[in-house]
Amino acid sequence: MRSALPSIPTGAHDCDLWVAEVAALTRPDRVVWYYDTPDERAALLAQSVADGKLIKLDPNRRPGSYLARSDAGDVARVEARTFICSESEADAGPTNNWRDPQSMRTELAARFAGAMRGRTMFVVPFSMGVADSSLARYGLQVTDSAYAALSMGMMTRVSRDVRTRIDEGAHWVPTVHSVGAPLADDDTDTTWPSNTDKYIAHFPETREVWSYGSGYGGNALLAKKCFALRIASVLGRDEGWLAEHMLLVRLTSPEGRPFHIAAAFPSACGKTNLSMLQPTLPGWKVETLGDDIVWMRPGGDGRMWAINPEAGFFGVAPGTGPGTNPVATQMIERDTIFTNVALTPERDVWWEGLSPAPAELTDWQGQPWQPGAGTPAAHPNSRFTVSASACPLIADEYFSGRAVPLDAILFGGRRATTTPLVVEAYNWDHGVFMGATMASEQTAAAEGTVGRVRRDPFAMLPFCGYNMADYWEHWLTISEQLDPAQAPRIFQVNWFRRGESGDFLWPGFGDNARVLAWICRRVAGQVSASSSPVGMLPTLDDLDVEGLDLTDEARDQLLAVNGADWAAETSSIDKWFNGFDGHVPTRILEQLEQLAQRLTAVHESGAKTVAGR
Ligand code: SAT
Ligand code: MN
Repeated sequence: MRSALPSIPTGAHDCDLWVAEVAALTRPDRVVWYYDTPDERAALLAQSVADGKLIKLDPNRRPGSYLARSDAGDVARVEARTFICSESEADAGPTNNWRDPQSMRTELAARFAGAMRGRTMFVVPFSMGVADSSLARYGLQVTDSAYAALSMGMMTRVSRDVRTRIDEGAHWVPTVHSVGAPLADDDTDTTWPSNTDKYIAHFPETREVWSYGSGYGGNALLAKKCFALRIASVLGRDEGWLAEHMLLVRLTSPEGRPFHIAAAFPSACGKTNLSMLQPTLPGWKVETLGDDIVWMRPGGDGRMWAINPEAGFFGVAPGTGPGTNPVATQMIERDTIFTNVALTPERDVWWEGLSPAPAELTDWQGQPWQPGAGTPAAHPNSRFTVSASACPLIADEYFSGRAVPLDAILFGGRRATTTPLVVEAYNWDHGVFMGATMASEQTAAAEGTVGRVRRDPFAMLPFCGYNMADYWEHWLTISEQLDPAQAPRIFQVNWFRRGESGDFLWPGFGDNARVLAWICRRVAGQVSASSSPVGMLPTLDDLDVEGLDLTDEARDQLLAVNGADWAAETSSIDKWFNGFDGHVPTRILEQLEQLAQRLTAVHESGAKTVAGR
């Protein structure tokens, strides 16, 4: 039996040999290549139901759909157990957990040795992006979880063709996943095997991912955050492109002009809703390109070109309903795997925000539940997994793989105070500064205190595979390949500002189209904006709020730049930058200085707040 992690030479290497080495280390009962053909999928779903891992929902109510219930200790990404194992600690930077690659390999080898005993090892060849597109990348995920293999079949493009391409020498990223729960001969399996000991380990130099102990979401679907963000961000740094935690959407104006917008928001801040929004403004049309990850690269024409490398949606269920996201609600009516939502007596699913609570339910842990129970019936990070082809608004590019030219990039967070509804950056550097200093209240998508405000630069805090400050430098450098007149314009948005009563000031959801419309009009040069210390604000007449129940006071508060809040903000940013050991680019430090100067100038003029008038 092997006792070391198979080492991966960079460049082309034989995948069969590597698979055999992983099997020699992890000792599964059998090794099965999984291509996600309709027959293979049907068989694996049926097997998972027979094994008690999936509950089949009523085919008349939710055709082709299943419910998985995770272990109560395995419900979200585990940031404290996510490691960047670069040769040099400085390359991981202060926002990542760094481990020396050699000692991590030794530690992991002990965990993975025999970890798949009694289980099937699935080998899943996948492509990120349509396999023929110039931005596509290939990978293999080895996993001992049927749920992970089935989910990968929806979230990525899994096929035998990818294996052929790999066999013919295409570059691929190896990823290994074990739930860390080997079975002895007389053991009966649990519904959701996992291990309290967890590792989500990335090796940027050798472009590998090794994940142990969790079966949930980004911990287990290694193509998603592990490959498409952490490893891909390193590939992008080395090859001149960007891997981003962004949604991608096309808005077409009433005049028929298309605008492509990418938007970064932290996990569980409404990216899925925004990517499928139903504009409340007449004449505007939305098409969905992606809800979580964007790969983008400057083209020879000075524009930034983007794809969504994923093939499906792993969306937060609670809060998704006919009122908030009618498109997603329709999309998940069939052929969906739900995780940790509640089950109705009719074998359909339910979660908070879908509809009024039924009189009785089985909660996400399999316990009887009634309205007023005091605990949510669905876990706050419960999810749906569905192919993007099921989305009624999916754009043609999902099938063709063509990249789209970006017109605007948005940075958003969830902030009760400080950040206005929408602000345009003065220039690229200012926009990068906005991205670098984003902050957001923490959500249930990761372990930690929900509601605590933390800086989440570019919404990439948990997902950047190298030093965050070097990543900002990369953003600055990339702009040299863009034509300033054609580069995407950068905006900061905040749908979550609250008034003095504590209520949200902005209705959000479909009405966010009003803000997007203003952004498109700015890109088209059709509206002006007024300068403020923090950037360019809409003039009140240009932001279409017709038909909204919005007082003038609320509108002022939405766009207000409060001097005291921003004084606190700049000093907090300054402190935070100091934690990066001199890696923060000078051009970003200059942006902080300029912001402080603009704030002082306004303060000296005697204004406490400025609004975009
Ligand atoms: O679990 S995932 O990382 O895939 C979901 C998220 O946090 O965005
Ligand atoms: Mn995400």
